[in-house]
Amino acid sequence: TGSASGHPDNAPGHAGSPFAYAPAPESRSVVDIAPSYGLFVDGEFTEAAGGKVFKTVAPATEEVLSEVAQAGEEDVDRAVRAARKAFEKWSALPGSARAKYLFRIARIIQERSRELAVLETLDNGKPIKETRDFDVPQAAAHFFYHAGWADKLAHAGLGPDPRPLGVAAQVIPWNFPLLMLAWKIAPALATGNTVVLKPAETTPLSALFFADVCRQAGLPKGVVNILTGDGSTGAALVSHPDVDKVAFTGSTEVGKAIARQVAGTRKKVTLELGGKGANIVFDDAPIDQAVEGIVTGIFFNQGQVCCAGSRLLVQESVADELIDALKRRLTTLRLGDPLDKNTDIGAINSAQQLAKIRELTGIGEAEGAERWSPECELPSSGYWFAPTLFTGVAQAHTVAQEEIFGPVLSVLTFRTPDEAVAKANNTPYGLSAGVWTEKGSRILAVADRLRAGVVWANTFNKFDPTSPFGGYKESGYGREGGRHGLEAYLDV
Ligand code: TAP
Repeated sequence: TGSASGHPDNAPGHAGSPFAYAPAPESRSVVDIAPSYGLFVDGEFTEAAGGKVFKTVAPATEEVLSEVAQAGEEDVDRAVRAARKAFEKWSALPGSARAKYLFRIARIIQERSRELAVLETLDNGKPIKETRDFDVPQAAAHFFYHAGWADKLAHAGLGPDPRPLGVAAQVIPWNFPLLMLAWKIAPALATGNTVVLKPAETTPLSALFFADVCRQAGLPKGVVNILTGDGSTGAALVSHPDVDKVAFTGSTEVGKAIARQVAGTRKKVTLELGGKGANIVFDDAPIDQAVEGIVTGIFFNQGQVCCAGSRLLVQESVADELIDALKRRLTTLRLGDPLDKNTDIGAINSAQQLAKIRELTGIGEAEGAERWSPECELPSSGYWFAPTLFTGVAQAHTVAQEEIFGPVLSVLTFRTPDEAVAKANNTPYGLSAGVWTEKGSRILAVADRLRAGVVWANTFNKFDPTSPFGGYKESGYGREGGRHGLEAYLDV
């Protein structure tokens, strides 16, 4: 795959990127990928009981990276039993002892960050500058942060004697494979629970790498178990009768199915589902800064982000100016080889996701919105989608209502703050929003009325382990991160 998009502005070394041009991309030789991987159960890698395997491919090239075991019901049962057995001793350890393991894991993630960044970029398709500067450091930060809590749980404001729940079944998506794992495993371990985690079918490799990190850290056997597989593995895991806690991140559809499945059982559930975030730009906002925030909001990770700013709500009086500036900026984005440090837009994670983006953008055009993309040459193999803008979007349009989960921005306009708030809230989701204005009072007034779990002001897609994250409405319930995130793993 070439690194340039074919646009003249995308010549190597163009000012759009803060990084120096390097013709040779990060080499695959940085990380060893075995031709096949087993499941990680009770501290050992083992074959699946049924002997089934599936392939994981690099979305940028369609190259097969490895063959991975497909866990079935018998494997789920074995992993849950291992986690149950480990729970007795793990939950009885003093918090300070658990903290040491978490610190150790955080340090190993830092030490092996190059391997992890390359592995994640290969398996997911996202640009190396994102895995290197965001996914991997954030994953380490989550383990450091939760290590700090492990011996202070009685002071978390959740009651004097919070108790772990037991065995946590955790099912995660493919958009941030390592980071979602960290969001799930770090708080579970800090609070004294044990874990069986299922990564997404298309991105199993960083979770298997993490299994090796656990061994390196000397984590007791059975405290973390990794079951690779597809949706049927996830379904078997969350419905296992000896699971105490279910933590799920993914589509609203599967989230609803899980909520139905566990209704009336002892299982405590947190769901982090889809979104259709509004980025609201008022006429007094600094336009250049807003353009950068809009680009980050929707093109970070190819827009495959639950809290993406996928709807731009711009005040009518500055709409033309902002859209022109945005289009100019989009022509400078580089799409191509995710291992190239200069790449801004990597590959879409799977053929299936690409088909979904194509279908929804096709509907957008058919419904009458105006479609625009910068001139952009797509690599001939792999799964690619050019950055896309829809203008003239009405609230009823599918591209204003449905989560596309791709590099596609729908632009709507508004006249008054009331109208902005009403439009921002007019989706079934409630995960994220952004407000761009010079007026502090307006930020506070608008943020207060937005039904969104996170509201960024004059920035977008900023994350920190100290800050709780989660949704309203069909974006799910429960919080991850911060003090509030501990509660999801404790009886208080
Ligand atoms: P999901 O199907 O929800 O996948 C999320 C995880 O759940 C994966 O590990 C998946 O396994 C597993 N899973 C699937 N069916 C399950 C079931 N019945 N019971 C338990 N676990 C199950 O999402 P997807 O298919 O990857 O993506 C579909 C859409 O979901 C996307 O287009 C996007 O709109 C949305 N999405 C949202 C998020 C976030 S962060 N909110 C993340 C990803 C996707 P396999 O994938 O291995 O089959």
